[in-house]
Amino acid sequence: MKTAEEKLKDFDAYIESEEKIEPKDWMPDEYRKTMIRQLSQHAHSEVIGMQPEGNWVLRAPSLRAKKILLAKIQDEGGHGLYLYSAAETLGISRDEMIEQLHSVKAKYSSIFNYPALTWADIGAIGWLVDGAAIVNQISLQRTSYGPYSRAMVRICKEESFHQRQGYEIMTTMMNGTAEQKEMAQDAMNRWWWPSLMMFGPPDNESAHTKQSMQWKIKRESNDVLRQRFIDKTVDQAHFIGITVPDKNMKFNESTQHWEISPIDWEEFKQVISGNGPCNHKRLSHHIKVHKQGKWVREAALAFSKNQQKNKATLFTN
Ligand code: BYC
Repeated sequence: MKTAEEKLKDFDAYIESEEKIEPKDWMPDEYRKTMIRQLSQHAHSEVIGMQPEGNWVLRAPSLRAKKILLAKIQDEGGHGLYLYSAAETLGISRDEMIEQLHSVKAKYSSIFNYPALTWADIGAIGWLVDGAAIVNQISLQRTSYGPYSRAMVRICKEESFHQRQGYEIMTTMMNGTAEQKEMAQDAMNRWWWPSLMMFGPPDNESAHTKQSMQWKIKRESNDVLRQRFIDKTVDQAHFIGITVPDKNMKFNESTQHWEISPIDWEEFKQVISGNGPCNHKRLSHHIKVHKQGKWVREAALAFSKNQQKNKATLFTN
């Protein structure tokens, strides 16, 4: 029988050799706790993220735009399901995770506490928010927890389509009338800084990065991923003629990176502590529809229990 210390040593060596941790493998409590925290936060983000977009389904400017938006929102729901299922393999139930969301014990991404005011916001969400999500998630495809890593592979394929959808809307608007260009620029001005905050606090203030990187839960740090997103997105902005709302931004020839002005971390802290423009709206809507959906969940469970009973009778007869 191995001691706790020996088990931990084996675990660390296993991670070091790039093997994936699977649900039935031994893992330190802290690894399990961190994984549940990140997976549930990620799942909640996907589902809460459906709200600002859902608000525009009935107002999409064409049937084509409506179909694409509907498909994207449906994908986000699916991502939530993969991630909730991956979290359940660690011993927490879906009900517990939803309870933690409703009682504000679990977070969801800060970005979804901002309103989607115009159709251009749907473009900005796809281009910037999904764009930021992909940069983070490509790296998470190599996370050390098997079920999370496999979910990420599938999610990334769908996210690339989402990012293209948003960039297409922004490109179309930037080739449109003066009013459309102004609308696109206004959305860019409002979504740029919150998108940069999606990557989390700076590395030197991030509570979890060091341990999460040691366990290969996170493969790259918040600042590294944020910089990658900036470099990609600034070039895309220039290509369609939209202005990045940062007058002091400059390209550093020696590092080959875009350098930005300081981020307003006070705004980020306010948003993640419940004081963003839409925190109350997003959470109360989720609580309301979760209550409304109770009979659906009960009916689905009763149906599946009934099916299992019928199967059992079939085999005993
Ligand atoms: N928002 O030590 P840190 C999407 C919290 S949605 C809120 O750096 P960590 C999409 C953090 O939880 C994309 N809270 O933490 C869907 C921690 O607080 P707690 C969602 C944040 O975990 C629909 C504290 O700040 N993607 O794709 O090492 C439509 C200290 O932070 C945020 C994911 O969730 C934030 N932005 O790193 C369109 C990716 N940032 O928990 C698109 C998976 C930090 O101790 N998650 N906090 O109370 C991750 O990669 C990491 O969890 C993070 C944070 C990089 C977000």
